[in-house]
Amino acid sequence: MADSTYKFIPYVSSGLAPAETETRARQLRLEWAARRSLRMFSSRPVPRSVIEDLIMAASSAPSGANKQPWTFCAVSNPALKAQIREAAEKEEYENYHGRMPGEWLQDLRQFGTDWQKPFLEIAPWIIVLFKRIYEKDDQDPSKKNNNYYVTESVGLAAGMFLTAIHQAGLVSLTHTPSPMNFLGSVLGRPENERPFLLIPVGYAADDAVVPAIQRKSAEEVIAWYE
Ligand code: IYR
Repeated sequence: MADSTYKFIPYVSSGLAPAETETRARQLRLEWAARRSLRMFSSRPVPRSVIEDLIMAASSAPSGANKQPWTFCAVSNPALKAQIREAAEKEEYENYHGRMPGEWLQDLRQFGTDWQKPFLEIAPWIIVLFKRIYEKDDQDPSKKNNNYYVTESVGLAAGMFLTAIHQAGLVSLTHTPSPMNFLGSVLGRPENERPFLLIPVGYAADDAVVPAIQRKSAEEVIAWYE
């Protein structure tokens, strides 16, 4: 039984007619199928207000016990972007020259990636998404209050962020420079935060290309139990 100490409010339904839901679902399937990860960005600026709107759209994601255990660091400062690029490329150089096994390098060949990450400076924004593994207690700073299902929660927010970026006509890359501990120190993040994803956001370069790869079919990804 719900505890009467806590308030519940009516849910406001979309009120969409079933036919409209069918149309919208088909439309989303087509629109989202056009989303691609981009590595070739334009330096064309994107207003800060757009980034704030997209982050707040993503921050409506569900999370364990509604803890919203994420911080989106929105970086447009050129000196910081250069620092992040330099640190990421240092790690990636090692990855591509010995740390990644041959099979992994082979799997990546179709994407044309290498250790160089110029997009980290070219894209107008890089969003560094941190997961917050606990919260410091307001009354007792030595006490750590747990967050729950942190990875799942931040993953959901990240997915919604990528979708919002696409819906708004921009492009992104889901980037995981590895290891990425350097992001916490470059951005001066607190002890309770761990880097989760680095997401450059902007417009595609005019001559941008993407790998000719296929998505799985409905038959491959859905198991129906009707
Ligand atoms: N982190 C490296 C390697 C890399 C790994 C995977 I799995 C990718 O899907 C793409 C790249 C890099 O960013 O190049």
